[in-house]
Order: sequence, then C-alpha cells, then structure tokens
Amino acid sequence: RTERTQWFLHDRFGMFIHWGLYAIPARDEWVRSQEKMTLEDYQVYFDEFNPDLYDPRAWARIAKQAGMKYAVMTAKHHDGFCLFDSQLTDYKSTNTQAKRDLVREFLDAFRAEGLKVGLYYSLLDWRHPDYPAYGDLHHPMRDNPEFERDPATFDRYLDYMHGQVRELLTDYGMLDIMWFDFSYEHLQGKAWRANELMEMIRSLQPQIIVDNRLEASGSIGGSIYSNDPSFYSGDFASPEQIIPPRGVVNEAGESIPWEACITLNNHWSYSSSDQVYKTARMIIRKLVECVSKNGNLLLNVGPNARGEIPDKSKAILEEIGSWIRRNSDS
Ligand code: FUL
Repeated sequence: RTERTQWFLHDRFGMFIHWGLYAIPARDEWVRSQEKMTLEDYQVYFDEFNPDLYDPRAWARIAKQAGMKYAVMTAKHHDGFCLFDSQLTDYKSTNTQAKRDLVREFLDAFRAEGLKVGLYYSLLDWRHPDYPAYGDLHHPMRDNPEFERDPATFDRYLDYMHGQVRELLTDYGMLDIMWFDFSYEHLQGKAWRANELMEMIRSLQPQIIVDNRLEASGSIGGSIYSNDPSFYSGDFASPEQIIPPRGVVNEAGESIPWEACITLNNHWSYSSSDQVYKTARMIIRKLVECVSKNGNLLLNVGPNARGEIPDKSKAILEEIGSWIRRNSDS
C-alpha cells in the first residue's frame, strides 16, 4: 500500500464530480429516494438528458488551474444510471440523446491535462431488478408492498456489479482511483463479495488505489479497517464532510492515508436552489488542515444538466488556485 499511495499522499488535492440524470431535477442526487419516485417518474430525466455543453477539457482546465492534481467522477451513482457505455445495461448515457460515453471523454480530457483520474462507483443500485435485497432502507420503492425483496437474486446483481467494475478496469486504460460507495453497517464487506472483487481489481490494475467503503465503515469512514476481520480492502479512509481532528490512525496508532470529501455548497449534485457556498478562504483553510494532518481534500463540484460547472463554483476554484500559486515555489 505504501508504494501505491505515494502519488496520492504527494498530490493532496483533487476534484470530486457528481453528475448524472439528477442534475435535471437539480435538487439532490438522492432525489429518487427522497421523493420515493417510481422508475417511470424518474424515466423523464433519462428521456430528457442531453448535456449539450459538456466539455470535459474545460472541466480539466478548471481543476488544474485550481491546483488540483486528480479528479474522481461518478461513473454510476445510487440511481444506477451509467455515464459509460456498459455492455451489461441499457441504462446508460450512450442510449440518451447525448449518445456519448461521458466517462471515456472525462478520462481522456483529464489525462490530457496531466491529472490523475478515478471513478466513483455506487454499490447501491435502485434501478437494477436484482438489487433490492438485504432491505435497502433507502430504496425509492421501500414503502411499496408489491416491491419484491428476494435475497436470492442479490447474487445476480453482484455478478452485474462485478462485471461493470471489470469493464471499467479493462476498457478505459489505467485508472488511478476506484471510489466505491457505500456499504451498510449490517452488510459488511462480504455481502458485496468484496474479497473476490478486490482480487479481480488487483489482478487487472495492481497500481490502483481503492477507498474503504466496500466495508461497513459507514459514510464517515473513520477507520480503514473493516469490522469484519476476514476482510480488508482500503488504501485510504474517506471521511465525509468532516476533517478528523487528529487525522486517521490504524489500530497501532500509525497515521494512514485518508481523504476528506467536502462539498462547495451543501449538495453533492447540482442544486439550483442551494446558493450557500463556502468561501475560497474556508476551503483553503480546510486544505491546509487536511495536509497538516496527513490527509487529502477531494473538493466536490456538481455540474448542471447541460454540463457546466456553476459559475459560483468556478469563481471559488479560481481563487483557491491563485492562492496556491502565490504560495508555492514552483
Ligand atoms: C455518500 C452518497 O450517498 C452521497 O450521495 C455522496 O455520493 C457522498 C460522497 O457519499 O455516501
């Protein structure tokens, strides 16, 4: 792990990108769950999806000039919509009006700017017919009595999910980060056939680093170690919206790699009504705090439905970048 995470500990600052169909209602990436939408309710966004202004090279330039060294984009979020041309589903960007493999374009553009690249992949999948096992408390259909919860089908979902991870690690060149999200306390890593998944990942891309959310470490992700001693996956811990007061240490008290992921306003995905942004000064302080505690900062942007990073976000990122340039010797 020490070797794998070397670049990560050096680079320190990355861009998180939450983007998908949910940019259209522009409320929250959890909108389908929060509003208990049926698949048909949600289908309108698939039909409408057409990000005509998507220009990942512009995003990459924004990230680079903000001083960021890597970026992680949502290849699939909990709604199950794939921003890549998966052969295992029809629910993907190439089948929308966009007709584009948004993940491939993202990877190409960011690599061209010399940035490292990662993909976020949701373990949860509210679209897949075989997923609703183990009682996902957040499933949009949770209150529907006709909704089937057959644990026997869960294995089929896992085949699908492992298959998609294989596609991402086989067809898209070298990836630097795989960012899984998330497990439940009652599931533990084994519920996702996590050991098997990790073996596949390591055999396809030995250099890749993986977050710790295949485990039951919850969204805070304070510990890199699973509660289940037979399973261990993470290269780094992933505290969410907080900076752990003393960094993250293992059981022996040694500091381990971690990355705080933090939103610019109060949402991960594009939210038209949320204008409560952190100032550049606040973010710079957070970045410095992370680095001083041996951690990274993954700062989030939520592009809108047409594919633009909101102006307000861009302005904050510019200010951060100019501060970094003023305060670095290179
Ligand atoms: C959480 C997710 O449920 C949120 O939607 C977001 O992606 C955040 C980074 O992780 O677990």
